[in-house]
Amino acid sequence: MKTELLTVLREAGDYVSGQALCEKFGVSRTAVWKGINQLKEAGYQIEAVPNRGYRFIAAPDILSEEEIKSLRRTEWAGQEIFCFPVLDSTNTRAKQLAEEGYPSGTLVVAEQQNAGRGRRGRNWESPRGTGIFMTLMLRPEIYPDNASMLTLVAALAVSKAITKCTDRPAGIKWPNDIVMNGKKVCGILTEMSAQFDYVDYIVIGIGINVHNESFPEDIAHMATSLYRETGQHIKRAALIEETLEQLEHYYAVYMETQDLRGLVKEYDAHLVNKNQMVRVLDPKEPFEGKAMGITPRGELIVDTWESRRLVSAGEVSVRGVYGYV
Ligand code: BT5
Repeated sequence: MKTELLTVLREAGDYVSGQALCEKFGVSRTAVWKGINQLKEAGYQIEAVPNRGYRFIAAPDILSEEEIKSLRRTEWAGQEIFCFPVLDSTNTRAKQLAEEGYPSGTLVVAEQQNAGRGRRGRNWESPRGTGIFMTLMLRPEIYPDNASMLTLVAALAVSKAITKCTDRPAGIKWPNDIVMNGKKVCGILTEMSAQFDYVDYIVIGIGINVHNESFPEDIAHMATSLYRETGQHIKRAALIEETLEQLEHYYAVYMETQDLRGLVKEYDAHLVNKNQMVRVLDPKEPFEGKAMGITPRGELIVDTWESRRLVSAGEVSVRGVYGYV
C-alpha cells in the first residue's frame, strides 16, 4: 500500500483527493490516512489540504523497498528488491538469494556493509548512509567465458547514470572503476556461480560513494564522492533507478552478441586510460605501455615498445604510470 500510494502521488505531481485514493485501492479513508502518516513518519513531505487532497512534495534520502519501487521504470531489473540497514556484503546476500531460487533481476541494497568486498579479497569502505551498496543478481543464458564482460557493461551503465543524475562527466578506468576528476567514485565486483558450460547466476555488486565528505587516510588520495565533486547531495534511490535503467539498455546490447562489439565505441569514449601510459601489474611480469582502448571481448589493448598486448580483466590490475589513473 505504501509503495502504491507513493507511486500515485509522485506520478500525479498535483493534489490527489482522499476519495480518489480510496477508490483506486479499494480501501477506507482511514486506511489511506494511515498510509500517508506512515510515509510522513518515514520522512516524506506530503501536503494535506482539505477539499483538495494530498500532494507529494519531497522524498528523504532513504533506501527502502517502497522508495525504490515507486521510482521504478525498469522492465526486469529490480523487480524483487531487498533492502537492509546493515549487511556483511550485498554480493554475499545476493548469492544466497540466488541459491534460494529468487529470479533474475533481484536487487539487494544495504545502508551499510561490515565486510564490503573489492576484487581479490580487497576491502570496500561502506560506512552507513554515505553511499550506494547494491547487487543485481542475473541468470543469463551465456557461456561462463563471456561473463566477465558484464563488469564492463555495468561500468558503462553506472558512468552514464552518474552523468545523468549530476550533469558531470564520469569516466571509466578499465575495467571496473568509475572515475571523476581522476579519483574513484565507484567500484564494481562481479562474481559468478557456473558449471563447465553454463552459468547458474551472476551477481554484479556496485559501490558508489555518494555523500562522503572524507575518506580513510589510505584511500584519501584516490577516492572521491558525488558530494565532493558536485557539492550536492543527490538522492540515492534516484541514482539506483537510473543505473538499473541504463543497465537494462546496455545488457540488451551485450546479449545480442554475448560480447561488447556493440559497446566498444561508447566504452572507449568513456575510458580515462585511453592514450595514457599504464602499468599492468601482471603477477608474472609487470609491464608498461600505452592503453589504446578495449577489444570486443573487453580486453585492454596496450601498446608496448615491442608489441601490442591484450590484457584480460580478472588477472591483473592496471595503474597509471604517474598515479592512480
Ligand atoms: C572494487 O574492487 O572496486 C569493487 C568494489 C565493489 C563494491 C561493491 S559494494 C556492493 C557490493 N558488495 C560488496 O561486498 N562489494 C560490492 P577493487 O578494484 O579491488 O578496488 C578495491 C580498492 O579500492 C581497495 O583496495 C581500496 O584501495 C579502494 N577503495 C576501498 N573502498 C573504497 C571506496 N569506498 N571508494 C573508493 N575506493 C575505495
